[in-house]
Amino acid sequence: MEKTFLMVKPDGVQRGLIGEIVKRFEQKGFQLIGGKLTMVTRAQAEFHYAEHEGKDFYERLVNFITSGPVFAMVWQGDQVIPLSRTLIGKTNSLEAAPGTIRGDYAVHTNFNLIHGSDSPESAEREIGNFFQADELITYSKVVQQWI
Ligand code: RTP
Ligand code: MG
Repeated sequence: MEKTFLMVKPDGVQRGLIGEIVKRFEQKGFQLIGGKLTMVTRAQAEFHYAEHEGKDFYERLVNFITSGPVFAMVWQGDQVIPLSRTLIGKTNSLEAAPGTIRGDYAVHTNFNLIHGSDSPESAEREIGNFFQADELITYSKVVQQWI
């Protein structure tokens, strides 16, 4: 079953949007298999955003993601990686459609509330950056057969 790494960023935690964001993934039918409120270390942030190293927004991005607690999560389900990106919405706030998390709640591209993995390879390295294997819980859901 496909897994993805989702993270409510410091702005989402500060604005009290953890519950709203978690609700959307639960209601879609995905399964939460790991989650924690945590501070992102500089090393974790640099590993997480390695693909952006050298870009003009990199320093600002690392400073932002380490600036306050985040809510890190692992979710599981069919096509959870691309479907999560659809629920999250476009990176650029001017393009994020209403109905998506960013479209409904984010004003600025720099403060866009939530991260979602963009590929299976990214998901694996991002999950490993934040979770030990024994922090992920496998359990069966009674309603799984209808989703
Ligand atoms: P994320 O990784 O945070 O889930 O966001 P994303 O995939 O939608 O966007 P990505 O291209 O990976 O960029 C990571 C974060 O960097 C900031 N960003 N700023 N041109 C810019 O000023 C710019 N481009 C990207 C955004 O905050 C984005 O979420
Ligand atoms: Mg990204």
